[in-house]
Amino acid sequence: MPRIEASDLLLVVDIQPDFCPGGALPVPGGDAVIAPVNALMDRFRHVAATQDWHPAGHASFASSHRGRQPFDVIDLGYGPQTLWPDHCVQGTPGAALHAALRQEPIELIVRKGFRPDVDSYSAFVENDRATPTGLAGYMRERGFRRVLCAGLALDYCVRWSVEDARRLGFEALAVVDASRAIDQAGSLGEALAAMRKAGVGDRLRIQARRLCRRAAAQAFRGEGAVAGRQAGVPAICGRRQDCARHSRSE
Ligand code: VGL
Ligand code: ZN
Repeated sequence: MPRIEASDLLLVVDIQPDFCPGGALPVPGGDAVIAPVNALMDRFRHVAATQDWHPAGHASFASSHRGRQPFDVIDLGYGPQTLWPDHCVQGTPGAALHAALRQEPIELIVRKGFRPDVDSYSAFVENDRATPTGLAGYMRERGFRRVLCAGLALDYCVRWSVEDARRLGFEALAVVDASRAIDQAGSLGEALAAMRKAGVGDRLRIQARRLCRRAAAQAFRGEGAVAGRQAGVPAICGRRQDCARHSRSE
């Protein structure tokens, strides 16, 4: 398992009610990522998050295109774009960061997909593959060398983010144990292969049970514990090991 460094950024991707069971574009088991991500936050000095944030009538919504259904693929001028059910509409409850997600460690929230005509899966570059979100500049200015991405969905926003991170010169890791996939039309298998090819490498797993015991205890006391237990996420036990925050305070 890779050692967590002070120059690492944990990027929490799109943990929003619309991507959880009962939401507009539910990722199977999506809420199961909340407890492990809450626990992971304690292992990092620095945490950022993304928030999918579309205006009503967004070009990625099937409802914006006559005769189209969710999961159809059309050409939006910048290339193929999968169409989705209306989701994460700015200001709606489904677009909020999930209430069970710990908010206080998050230093930056990157909103994406707010241009009416362009979708953005990646936290770094929009789907036109040209418009930057600003996250690469933020990481460079703050001296972050590696980004570890966890959240939703593994085969779209997590995948595109880690691939772009590598392309832009950062180390990148997808925390697959703290992510879940939409997995339609083989997208999960394709994503895992593409991430490996992009040099995200074979270090894809951070095992939840290796998490620092005190961090885990804190996370499991919060609301995240409820989501975690409901989803059958095992209680995190494990050794107390190189947890950045706890080793500093002890
Ligand atoms: C996402 C589809 C549409 C994601 C966002 O967060 O992976 N997927 N918008
Ligand atoms: Zn979206």
